[in-house]
Amino acid sequence: MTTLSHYLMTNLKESAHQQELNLIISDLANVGKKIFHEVQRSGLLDLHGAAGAQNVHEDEVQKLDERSNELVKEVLSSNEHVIGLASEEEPDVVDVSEGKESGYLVAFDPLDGSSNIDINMPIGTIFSVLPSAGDIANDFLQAAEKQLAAGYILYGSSTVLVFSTGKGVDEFTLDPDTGEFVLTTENISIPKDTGYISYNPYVLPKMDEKRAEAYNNLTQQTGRSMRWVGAMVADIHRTLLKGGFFAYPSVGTDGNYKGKLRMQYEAKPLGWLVEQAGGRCLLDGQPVGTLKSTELHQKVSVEMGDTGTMQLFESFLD
Ligand code: FBP
Repeated sequence: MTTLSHYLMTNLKESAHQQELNLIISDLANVGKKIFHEVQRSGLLDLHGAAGAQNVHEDEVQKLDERSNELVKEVLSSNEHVIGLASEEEPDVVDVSEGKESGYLVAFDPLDGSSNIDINMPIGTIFSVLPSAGDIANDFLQAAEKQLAAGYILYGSSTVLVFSTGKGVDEFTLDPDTGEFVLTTENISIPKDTGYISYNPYVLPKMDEKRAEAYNNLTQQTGRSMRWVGAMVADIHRTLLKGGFFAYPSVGTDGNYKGKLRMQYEAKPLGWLVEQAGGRCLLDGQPVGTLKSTELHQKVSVEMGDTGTMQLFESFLD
């Protein structure tokens, strides 16, 4: 059984960022364990329900969102290599560079799938690690291919850590007895032309007609069943392991359409991860790799999955 710490020591050897990434990913794993404990006890610790505040997206912040955000900030701000943080729950970049030399940035969604918290459904923490030359706010807007690491911790029937450092995607499962993350699936490769179709049907009447037709065709033509967990991290985990299509399109009225999911700490890290596992991802209809961001809390439309299903979907757009 390969533990995460052993894996990081051996697998990052060639990386120019070995030591720094090793410490940052270890810290993310440790904060994942802390959040896992809070999630497990959330009903006992009065951590269900709203915290009574709204975030920059005007979402009702949940108590566990707030608690998880505090835990991630606490652990990463004391990491000697992390100089800047960006979070779904923070209106601005959090500068933690004081007294630090080297520069790495971490963008994160402390708890994705907030509407699932009180009903004991899967939720997760998403992260993206970027290099920085010191221009923190601007460096968060780098394209997906500049990420040094990205992944998530999924709090489901078991707790798993899934990430990439640019050489494929690996999955670790938290052993509740030892408290260690142990390597359980190496080099995940998305199965092609199979799997579920995953989008929330309520968006169809609110999106561009031609694109809605392509979504409908995909469901009808493949005859595949649909799944929508309501937590992107869980829907993407299933897509990585089983193949399929995940989407949250731009919605709106009178030709004025906007995405819901956030570029820096949802779409960019998970889109890159899907491509690292052999899949394909379009953000605002463009390939994820080179798409540069314009603002910290930018929202984009998201369509990703195995290359076969994506090819079929894109053929319906022609
Ligand atoms: P947060 O929970 O982090 O705000 O994330 C947004 C999200 O919950 C995604 O995880 C999920 O895919 C989507 O919104 C669900 O949206 P909807 O409630 O419109 O189906």
